[in-house]
Amino acid sequence: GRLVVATHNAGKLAEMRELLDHYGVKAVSAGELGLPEPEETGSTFLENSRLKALAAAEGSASPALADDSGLCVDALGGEPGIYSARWAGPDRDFAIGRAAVEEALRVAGAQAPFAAHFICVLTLAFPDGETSSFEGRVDGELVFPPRGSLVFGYDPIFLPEGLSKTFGEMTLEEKQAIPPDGSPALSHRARAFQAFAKACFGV
Ligand code: ITT
Repeated sequence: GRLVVATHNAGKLAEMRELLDHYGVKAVSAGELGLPEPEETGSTFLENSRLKALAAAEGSASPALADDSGLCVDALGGEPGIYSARWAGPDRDFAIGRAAVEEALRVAGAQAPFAAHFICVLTLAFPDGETSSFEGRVDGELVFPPRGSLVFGYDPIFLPEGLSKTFGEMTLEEKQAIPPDGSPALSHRARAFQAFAKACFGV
């Protein structure tokens, strides 16, 4: 059978395809199937992830995998968090999102280092309504001005703990790598995929 990837975000889709490829799974996206984008009415990453996965599983009559993710900044009380996409404005212009984070830090009077983390909650849903969810997290700090060519979203301002390159300075392969020895991957998304693969494929 096929797996539907319940996202309309091109950057996320590229990363999810790369990760699913690693486990030999071929995917078709909700956008490609013409499925509507459900409104994200939840108040947590888990709620929004479940809502998107269930909508795609019901709409396609196939298993569906959704990703709800975001950037949480300590000095901003965890914002933008589940609103990370919305901070980029209606056109999802992430230069606007990154500038909004920098401005909010200035208004809050925050001083560097700006501790932050990314969260990714994956949900696998079936047309009968069954779901399983998996979380991944990566800690780091924010850097201004942004560094690197854009992979997507907040990548150019996020420096993962212990490394000297921002996510924006890494290739998609570097950011999403799954270590062959089973040690934790780098990105929040790759870490959530490790938990998903362990539960669903036993690897
Ligand atoms: P779908 O709901 O269609 O999947 P979306 O962009 O609306 O797409 P989210 O609601 O989960 O998805 O928002 C996640 C936002 O968090 C995303 O738009 C980015 O701005 C940010 N984000 C998540 N993971 C990221 C990553 O690995 N690198 C950079 N930014 C990321």
